[in-house]
Amino acid sequence: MKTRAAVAFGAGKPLEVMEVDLEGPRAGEVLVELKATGVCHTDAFTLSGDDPEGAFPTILGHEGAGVVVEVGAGVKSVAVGDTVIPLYTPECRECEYCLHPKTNLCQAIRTTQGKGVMPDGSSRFSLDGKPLMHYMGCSTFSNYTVLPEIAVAKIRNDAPVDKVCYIGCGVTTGVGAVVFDAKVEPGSRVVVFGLGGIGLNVIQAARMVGARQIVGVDINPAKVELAKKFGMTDFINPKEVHDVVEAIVDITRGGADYTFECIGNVNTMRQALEACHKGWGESIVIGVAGAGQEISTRPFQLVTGRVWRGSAFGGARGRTDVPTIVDWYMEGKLNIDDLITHTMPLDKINDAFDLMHEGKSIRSVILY
Ligand code: NAD
Ligand code: AHE
Ligand code: ZN
Repeated sequence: MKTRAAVAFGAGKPLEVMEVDLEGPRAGEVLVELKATGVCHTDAFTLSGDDPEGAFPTILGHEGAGVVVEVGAGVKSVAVGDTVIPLYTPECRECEYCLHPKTNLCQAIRTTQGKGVMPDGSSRFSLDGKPLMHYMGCSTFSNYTVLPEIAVAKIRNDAPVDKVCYIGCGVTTGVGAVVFDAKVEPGSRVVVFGLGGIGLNVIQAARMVGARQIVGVDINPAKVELAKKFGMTDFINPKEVHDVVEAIVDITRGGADYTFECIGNVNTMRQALEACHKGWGESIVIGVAGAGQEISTRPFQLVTGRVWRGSAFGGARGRTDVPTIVDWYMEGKLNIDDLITHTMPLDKINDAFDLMHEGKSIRSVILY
């Protein structure tokens, strides 16, 4: 079949919207008609050329929602007509990782996914007879996409797809990092570096679980108003203080119980670790840093009880936890609507990247 898609032909080049060819689902795969997709910072990261796994030409996008329109042989867990969210972290429920209680990082198809192909090693997308790469196993910047059955979460049919698409990455990443990975306790002092599409979800989850103090750190003061609405109690602009770590230790009376790095900058990752309370503070790295970047700190920071860890897709097991997060939104426990600051058709997708780079959007959503 033909589908309209935004194709990334090379690093740093604008996406080109065009018709491409899409082969139907093979055994264990499903064809999904995307209704909406968010544009995440990670799409921009890969498009920039900084992603060691970035391969071109490709169809980016990993934050979608849509409807199953065809299933391949043997597919049992979803059917035509089901509303689904594609999962860049699948959940096979059989691999060593899925069976381990401490991780959500299903590895069943990770190798082929990282190479931009389906689990059988081939691509379903092509242009003029030449393959186009899949991206993060999702490629939601295409009106139709093919996904492994284990990489779709079936969600309630009454959920608004133009909003819950954001649960496909940003909401789950931020909320899950607090709830599933860090397991922030009521009364905690929490610090969030980066008040963007991820950081604001960390903030609303910290409020949801009863944090006593939520400090936001960002160089863009335009983010303050929305962050306060989502639960931020204090704000620090690194450009306005002599030493951001000192300022955090001071405002949190000795250091944070939890810090979350939601930027992707190795310098702020170090600050986030060192702003943790001696003896017990935990710093969670969410931001994705570019190829060749490394983090460092004095080992004494760890010897004296601070913990450095990371979080991918919020520690969520997609097929199990994503439907629950959709329920939290539908029950009014999570605010997604106010974070979707812009919507646009696929033709205007490059505007979404411009708005992100200019710091003018939280989330842009493409409506098919
Ligand atoms: P975003 O662009 O919406 O937000 C980033 C924020 O950081 C902005 O508000 C910006 O002003 C602020 N910022 C930039 N440099 C700063 C600095 N030096 N000090 C303080 N603030 C600074 O991005 P996003 O969509 O929220 O994504 C954030 C990061 O999380 C990205 O690196 C993205 O790739 C990553 N991410 C990781 C996962 C995961 O599973 N681990 C999932 C999604 C996104
Ligand atoms: N491909 C990169 C790493 C990119 C990365 O860290 N991705 C996050 C999700 S970001 C979503 O917006 C993730 O889940 N990582 C776990 C995984 O298995 O990819 C690189 O450095 O090679
Ligand atoms: Zn993302």
